[in-house]
Amino acid sequence: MATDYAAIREAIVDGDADTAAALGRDVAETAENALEAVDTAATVIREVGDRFGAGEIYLPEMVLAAEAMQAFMDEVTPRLEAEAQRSGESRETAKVVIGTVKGDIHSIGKNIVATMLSASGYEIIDLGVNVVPMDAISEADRTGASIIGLSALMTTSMPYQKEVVSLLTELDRRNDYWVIVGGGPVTSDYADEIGSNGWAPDAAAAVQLCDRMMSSGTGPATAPFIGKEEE
Ligand code: B12
Repeated sequence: MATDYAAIREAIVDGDADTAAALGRDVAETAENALEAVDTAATVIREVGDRFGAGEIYLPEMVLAAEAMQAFMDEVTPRLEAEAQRSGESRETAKVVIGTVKGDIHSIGKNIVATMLSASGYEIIDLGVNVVPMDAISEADRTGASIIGLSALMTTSMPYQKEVVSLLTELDRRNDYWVIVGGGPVTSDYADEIGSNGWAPDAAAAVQLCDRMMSSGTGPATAPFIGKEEE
C-alpha cells in the first residue's frame, strides 16, 4: 500500500497522537521504505518548529506535534530496525555512547540515530538527554566505547559538543575516542571547527560515518575530519 504522506503530515501538524500512531502502524506493516516515511515526518516536525520560531504558533502546539511525532516513531521504530538489519552487510562494528548534550532535552533525532546504529550492529549505550560533557567521557571509559555521539538541537547547547572535544584534548586523551556530532543546527563546518571527527545530516549517514571511522585504520587524533562531501 502506498504510504499516505499527506495524512502523516496532517496528524503531526494537528498534534493528533492517536492518528499518528495508527499511521505509524500502517507504515510499519505496509510501507516499502519506512525510513522515507520517517524522513517525511522529520521534515514536518521541523516545519512546525520553524512556525514556532517565527511566532506563528505557541509552545503547547509544538509540544502536541512532538508528541504525535513520538507516537508515530514508537510504532515505526521496530520496522526501521528490521529494515536496517536487512540492508546491513557485514561490517566492523563497535560500541557507541550517544546522548543529547547538556541543557538540551530534544531526543527524537538522537533516538533515530541510535536505532539505526543499533540495527546496523553497533552496540549502543544511550545516555539520554541533558548529558554533562564529563559524563559522556566517563561512560565511554566505563563501557569501552570507541565512538562518542553527541546530539544538539539548540544553538545554546552546541557549545557542550565542543566541550567534550576540548576536555578530551585537555586530558591528553584525544586519541581515545572518535567524537561525532549532529542535530538540527549543527553544520559540517561547525563540527570540523570544534575539532570533532565527523558529522552526518541524518541517521543513515551516521551509520556510514561510523563505518568509515571503524574501517579507517587510523586513530581519532590524526584522522581527517569526515563531514559533508564537497560537491
Ligand atoms: C520536537 C521539538 C521539541 C520537543 C522535543 C521532544 C523530544 N522528545 O525530542 C519539545 C516540544 C519538548 C521541545 C522543547 C523545546 N524546544 Co524544541 N523543537 C522541536 C523541533 C520542532 C523538532 C526537533 C526534532 O525532533 N526534529 C526531527 C529530528 C528527526 O531531526 P534532528 O533532531 O535534526 O535529527 C536528525 C539529524 O539532525 C541527525 N542527528 C541528530 N542527532 C545526531 C547526533 C549525531 C551524533 C549525528 C551524527 C547525527 C544526528 O540525525 C537525525 C535523524 O535524521 C525543533 C525544530 C527544528 N527545526 O529542529 C524545535 C527547536 C529545536 N526547539 C526549540 C526551542 C527553543 C525549544 C524550547 C526551549 C522551547 C521552550 N520555550 O520551552 C524547549 C527546549 C527545552 C530544552 N532545554 O531542551 C528551538 C531551538 C532554537 C535554538 N536556540 O536553537 C527550535 C529550533 C524551534 C525554533 N525554531 O525555535 N522542542
